Amino acid sequence: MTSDPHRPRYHFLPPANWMNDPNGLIQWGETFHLFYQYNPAGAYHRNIHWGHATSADLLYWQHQPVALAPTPGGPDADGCWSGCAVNDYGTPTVIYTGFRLPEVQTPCLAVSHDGLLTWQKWPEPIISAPPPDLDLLGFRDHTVWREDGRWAMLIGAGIRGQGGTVLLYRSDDLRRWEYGGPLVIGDAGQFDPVWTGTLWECPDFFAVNGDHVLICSVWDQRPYYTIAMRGEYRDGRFTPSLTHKLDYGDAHFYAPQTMPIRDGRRIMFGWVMEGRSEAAVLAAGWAGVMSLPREVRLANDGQVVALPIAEVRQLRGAEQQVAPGPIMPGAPQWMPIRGAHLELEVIMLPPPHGVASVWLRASPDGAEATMLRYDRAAATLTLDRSRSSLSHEVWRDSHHAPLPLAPGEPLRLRIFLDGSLIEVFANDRRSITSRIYPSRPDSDGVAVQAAGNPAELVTMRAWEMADIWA
Ligand code: DQQ
Repeated sequence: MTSDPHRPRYHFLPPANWMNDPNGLIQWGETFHLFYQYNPAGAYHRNIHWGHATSADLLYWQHQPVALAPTPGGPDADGCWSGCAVNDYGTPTVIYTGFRLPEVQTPCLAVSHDGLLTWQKWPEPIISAPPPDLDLLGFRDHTVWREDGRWAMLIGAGIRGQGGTVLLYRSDDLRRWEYGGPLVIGDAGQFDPVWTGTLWECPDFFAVNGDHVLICSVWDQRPYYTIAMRGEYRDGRFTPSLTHKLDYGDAHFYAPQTMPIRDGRRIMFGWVMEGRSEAAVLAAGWAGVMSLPREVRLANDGQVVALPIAEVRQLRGAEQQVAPGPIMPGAPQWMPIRGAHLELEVIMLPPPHGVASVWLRASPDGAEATMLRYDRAAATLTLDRSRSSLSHEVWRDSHHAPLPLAPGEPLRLRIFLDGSLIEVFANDRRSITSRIYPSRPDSDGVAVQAAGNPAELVTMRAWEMADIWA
């Protein structure tokens, strides 16, 4: 496995096989627990179990035995789908979606009495059926919190002909639940300009700076992206005033989940799905990566943003620096930096009229390169994957993040490269997470380029990042 150049080194993933959503994130004592959707039989989505890993610092992980497996004949006979973990007065408790073919989804519960290693399932589903008066598409994925001395829960769904929704339930004991109606229902007009699909998966709901934030993954025949809605929560109803993509890498940052930790931060992991053909994934023998641990914040423009936690700096090895200077329009200017597992910090002044680009994972002849491009007139940051790989098995579409810069404000980028994974954070208010699969061993160069007018490179620093599994 370690010789696979596409395999990340400083992001979490299981030793092999299929992984998708993060589940059951919880800090228990001194330990962080990350569960995840996992198929132990291969790199494809079927027969989903809950994999499990633990960490003392959210950076380095220990693999643990599988936590949940489907029970033949049970409500989860064909899969233990996504859910969350809570501390039920000292008892670790998970609430997850039991899945049965062809399409039955039932809320289930399990508890652990040995420090979150093995789990005993509650014999019955905790909700026997979805609300009968709604024509629902999906009834799955759970987030649970305490509110007014009771438990509250959201379940993701869609209402046919209307749009995505999350259904609110309340309980005193986590086992008997009362239905409290939809928290909010998506509708294209209200949520304009973000298309919110037909079904919302993996809801998460919490307060930030006095406002409430609802995070959902938008599904419509296939996963689209994750949205964040910011607004007011009152009397069991949520009224969003701002809706936007949480990460502009679209489907590559999907089904994120958060956990509040004791120092007051809210930590998020998202599933970074593959961007290559099923045949290529099966041949690799592994699929899916977790994002870096991120901290959820409100950005200075009001959007919800999740930025790498400060501890990620501990993964930095030796530093390389580049002298600042002008970037004249024309051919790319190569930087004395190489690597496939790097963090890069780039600060540049893009031309007022024109475009500035950073070339990443570039081959010396430029045949392979991923271009991160800022266009000030369009106020857009683009991650251009059209030449990321010479392979025909990979996705090539570009990602676009709206990013207006104030007059004189430089473009400040933090870029994480890790094998086939790229995470870009811009000006502490946008992120683009994606996958690239350069095919050539010499596609590890970095260059800058200006078009139209000169740009200025203010800072470029790079660090080789630690191998968390070494
Ligand atoms: N993945 C799970 C579902 C969820 C979807 C199944 C989101 O519970 O809706 O693996 O990626």
